[in-house]
Amino acid sequence: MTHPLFQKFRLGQLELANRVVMAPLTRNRAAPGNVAAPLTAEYYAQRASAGLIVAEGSQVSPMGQGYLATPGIHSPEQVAAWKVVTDAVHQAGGRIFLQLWHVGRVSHTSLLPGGAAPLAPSAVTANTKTYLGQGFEAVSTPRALELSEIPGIVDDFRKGAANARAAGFDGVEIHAANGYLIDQFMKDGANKRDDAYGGSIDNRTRLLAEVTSAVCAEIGRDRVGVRLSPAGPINDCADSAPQALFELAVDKLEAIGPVYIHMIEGITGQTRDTAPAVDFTALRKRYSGVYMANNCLDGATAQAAIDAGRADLVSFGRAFISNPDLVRRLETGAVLAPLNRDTLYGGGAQGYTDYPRLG
Ligand code: 8OZ
Repeated sequence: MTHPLFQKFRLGQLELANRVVMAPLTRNRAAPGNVAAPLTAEYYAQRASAGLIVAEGSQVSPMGQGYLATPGIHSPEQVAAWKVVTDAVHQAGGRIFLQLWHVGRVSHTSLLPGGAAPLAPSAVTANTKTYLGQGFEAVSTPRALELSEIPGIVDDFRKGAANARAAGFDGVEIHAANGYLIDQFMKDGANKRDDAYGGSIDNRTRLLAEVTSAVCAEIGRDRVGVRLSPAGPINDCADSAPQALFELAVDKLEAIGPVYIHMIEGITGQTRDTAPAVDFTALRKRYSGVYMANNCLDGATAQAAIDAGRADLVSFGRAFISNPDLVRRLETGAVLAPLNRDTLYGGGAQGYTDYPRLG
């Protein structure tokens, strides 16, 4: 019997071929104008046997960019370039969402219009680095968003969702994880505001709720996912009491009703253990929609999560870079090809479209 991980799954109106999802992965290979490169269509089409691809984080505005050569979803040229990608994936029988991204304070003046300071809930510099082409460098000191500017941020996400649909994406995933803008608003290590968006956990989850509501209203909640990383502290973004914060965040999402939540269980890319502990089972129980589990999983642990009802979908990041046919390899128990870290960020075909399939 084929394990349910490799069987069809209904996500809103979409039928996925299996429950194995390609997680969003920053690769810094966008062409000038921050448009998806021609190779990007080939890269994702090679991975179209995933039940769903969540394409890499793409800035919803010029101020939302934090790394060199990441693609955007705010200009007509970007929409046209992404259309080539979504056509290639659909042609190959795949499904593809786009991750909508605003980096907030995780950016550098050299990347922003007119050398502007990055935007953040509060003027607190993150102790983290960004990719500027010659390796990683410290991020710049941000300025706090004015209260009057916040509706514009919500609208940037709304427009990004509309643009993503115009570009042929089957849906979008709101990036509310990994220490970027929405996560910065949620966690008290980064949010020192004393207005309606700071202080209480209700206030700190307000931007998450407003963005999710706006995006769901724009393209339909069946086509919207939200990614969360309760445990932090990636990009220097941590909370002093994450369990209560994320129970409220999940409750608000439950009320709004995006089709899935994508949970980074543990510390992104590092470990599934966390301190302070976050009870992911408790978070999962509060959500009646589709729950996508992520972080340091393999074929065996993914199947166990499905069997135990701890996940409906399972996403893989790094394994999908070096194994374009990851679904088949997991299903047959084949050995996984190792990742070459030197070719993760920037460059061309090497380490991007040249990882072979089996046989
Ligand atoms: C690694 C390098 C650059 C960006 C994330 C978008 O952590 C990222 C990212 C990861 O979500």
